[in-house]
Parts: sequence; C-alpha cells; structure tokens
Amino acid sequence: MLTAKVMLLGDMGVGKTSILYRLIYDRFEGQYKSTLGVEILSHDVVPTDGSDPMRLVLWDTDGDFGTQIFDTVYVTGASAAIIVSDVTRPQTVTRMVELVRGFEERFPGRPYRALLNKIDLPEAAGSAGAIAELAKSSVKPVSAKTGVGIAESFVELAQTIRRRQL
Ligand SMILES: Nc1nc2c(ncn2[C@@H]2O[C@H](COP(=O)(O)OP(=O)(O)OP(=O)(O)O)[C@@H](O)[C@H]2O)c(=O)[nH]1
Ligand SMILES: [Mg+2]
Repeated sequence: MLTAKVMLLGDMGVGKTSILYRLIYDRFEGQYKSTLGVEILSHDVVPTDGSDPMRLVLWDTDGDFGTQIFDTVYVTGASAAIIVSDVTRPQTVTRMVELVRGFEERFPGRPYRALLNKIDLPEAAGSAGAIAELAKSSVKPVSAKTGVGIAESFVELAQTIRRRQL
C-alpha cells in the first residue's frame, strides 16, 4: 500500500488531536489533553476517485513547537501537511499563516491543507482578516466536534499526494 507521512501542525489547542480522533475513531472529546512532543497514528484513506487505498502516517505535534518544528527531525520525509487554526482565536490564524509559509519554504511544492477548525462556535472578529493573507490557498472550514469537512480534507490530500506521486 502507498504510504505517506503527513504532519499535523498548528498552535496549541486548535484541535489537531481532535481532528485525528474524528477522522480515525469518529469520536469527539470536549476535555483538553495537550499532546506532549509528537504522537504518530496511522489511518487508511479510501479515495473517492476509484484509486487504491492509501496509508497516511499522521504525525500529531505539540502546538508549542511553533515554526521551530521545521528545524527538528520530526518533519524529515514529510509528504504533506494539515495546518490547523481555531476560528475563535485570530492569533492562531496568524500562526497558521506562518506555518504555511514555513512549510512552503521547507518543502517546496508539497501539498498541504489549511483548516479553520471549531466552526461550530461563533467566529471571532479578526479571524477573517488573518485568513485573507492566505488568498492563494484555500482555507477549509471544519469542525472536529460535528465532523464537518474532516474526512474529505484527508481524502483530498491523499489524492493530491498520489497524483504527484510523493
Ligand atoms: N467546540 C469545539 N471544540 C473543539 C473542536 N476541536 C477541538 N476542540 C476542543 O479544543 C480543545 C483542544 O483540542 P485538541 O485537539 O487537544 O488541540 P491540539 O491542537 O491537539 O492541542 P495541542 O496538542 O496542545 O497542540 C479541546 O478541549 C477540544 O475538545 C471543535 O471543532 N469544536
Ligand atoms: Mg494535540
């Protein structure tokens, strides 16, 4: 089976781990348990375009790394990234933009998806302005709580990885 390493990046508490729990177990937990360092999970994605299943090796990181994550060995060999922010906290959207720039610089041409999480909650003033900086790439609104947008984000990313044969 084709296997690809995908980094989960984003500020503390934006919902990286919750997004993976929704994807893999179709569950949500309201209680916050911060990831320490890095946790590695595996999930097989079945593409909707009729191609073969693909194994994503998902590297869930501690938001504390910030953009310094790109100076660590954790990112070695990454094929793609899911970069997450929290719609209720504009500063996490600014951080997401920094992480997108950092990923583009460290892995030129590799695919990523920027996810705006927690859209089940009211959007904070300022989040939209921060998103505007990412005009070139689309930011997908998602919710780990309701599940909206999660599965398709990973399927789309997997299909892009396969098309580019990464
Ligand atoms: N309402 C709502 N809460 C969410 C959503 N996603 C995550 N949360 C909550 O936000 C908090 C942080 O979620 P985590 O998944 O632990 O965040 P994280 O990005 O993994 O955080 P770190 O590991 O510390 O970097 C938890 O209390 C979650 O229940 C969402 O879509 N909606
Ligand atoms: Mg976490």
